[in-house]
Amino acid sequence: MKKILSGAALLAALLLAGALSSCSSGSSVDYGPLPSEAQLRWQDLEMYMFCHFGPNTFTNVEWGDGKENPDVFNPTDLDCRQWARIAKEAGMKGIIITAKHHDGFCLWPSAYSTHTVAQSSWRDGKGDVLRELSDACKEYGLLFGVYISPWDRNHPAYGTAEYNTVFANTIREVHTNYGPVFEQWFDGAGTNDEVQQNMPYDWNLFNKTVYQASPDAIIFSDIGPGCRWIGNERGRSFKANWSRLDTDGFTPGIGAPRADTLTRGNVHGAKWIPAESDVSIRPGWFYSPDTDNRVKAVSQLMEIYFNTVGNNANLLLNVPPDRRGKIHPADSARLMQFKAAREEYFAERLAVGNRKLVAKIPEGKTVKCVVLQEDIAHGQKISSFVVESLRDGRWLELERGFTVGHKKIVRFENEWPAEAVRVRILSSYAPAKITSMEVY
Ligand code: FUL
Repeated sequence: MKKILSGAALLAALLLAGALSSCSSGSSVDYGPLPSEAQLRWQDLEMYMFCHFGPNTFTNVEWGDGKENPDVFNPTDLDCRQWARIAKEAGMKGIIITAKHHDGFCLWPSAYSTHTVAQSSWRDGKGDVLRELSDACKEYGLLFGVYISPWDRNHPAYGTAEYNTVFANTIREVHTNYGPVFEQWFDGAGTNDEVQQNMPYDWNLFNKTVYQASPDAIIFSDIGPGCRWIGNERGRSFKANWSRLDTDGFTPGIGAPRADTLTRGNVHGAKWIPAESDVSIRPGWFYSPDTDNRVKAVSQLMEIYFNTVGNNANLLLNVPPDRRGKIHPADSARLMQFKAAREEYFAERLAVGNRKLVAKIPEGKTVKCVVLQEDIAHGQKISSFVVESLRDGRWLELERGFTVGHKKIVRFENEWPAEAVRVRILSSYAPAKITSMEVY
């Protein structure tokens, strides 16, 4: 007869086998494409804020046509330090601003456009939002990033090869005058617009220009090269999320891979291009008084957090400043509630796993979640795992999962009593290592 060890004896044996120290299971062999140092640092940021701000803030439209009078841009009380203070308090690591959206309007006095703050009567044409925001980010210890839309509905050269030079100059101007820039955001904005569809974008030139000015910047586009779009703007992810992508034959925008490919990544993809999820706290990307009562609920934000940061993606949460040029109280209150909800959820860390990925749970406690991190510096390897709990001498399955990557938050259906929790890697493409296992 097979001897069943008592719960206590079994646990003691397991803990002894795993000894002290942090998690592992497996060695650190390199496998597949690896993240750069900059990509590793970027992945640790996990969450930063998006600010859509520009003429659309004042006109109730999402895509300005580039023909708007520059005077519509008229914040009555611009306060970028308020944005930065709120972002910091909300736990964000940086701010990415729409320096130029599709209407072509530049929030700084660009030498390469005639549709800018300098042409507006705001502050007698002397205002400069990028200056104020980049300074405020420095003051508050936040990273500064820029969205510069390749699609430009104002510039007369748009649609011709000549525009590529204009756009490269624009990028260089922003990066050299307001950097360091931690992330350069190139939106996809695929439409049926004929001029846009025929625009011969020189993506190599754009990326080269970014890297010349900001060698460590992460370039976002549908297909990277720094990080990729997750394929939707709702904070959704797929149970497997690979930080690898095949980009041969694809371009950002109209020539991008299918959205569901971007959501999953390519398991054997040739390049390391992790996912970023952009989501707005309001129904639209830009501020509108019509959406003051439609700021996402904390429960929605928490679901988004678990599905993005908790599933190997960074979260870029859009909080659009209002017509004063400040973050609206409805949004800032929600950000603080969201932060409090995260702190509450993770308030009590019950245990950390040992080298055998076993964690002893203090007596009388129930478990609700496990947070895992993979040693991605050596590649992403884990393709399935199981989380089990020990009760009365038996291991019971709590949840199964697929990829881990930078971070995987595994929530259980219920809070379960447990003497111990363990994780078993069921399949991986190479010997894998879990660097952190926390039980809540
Ligand atoms: C898209 C744009 O078309 C939207 O207006 C928004 O800026 C979103 C984040 O990116 O491509």
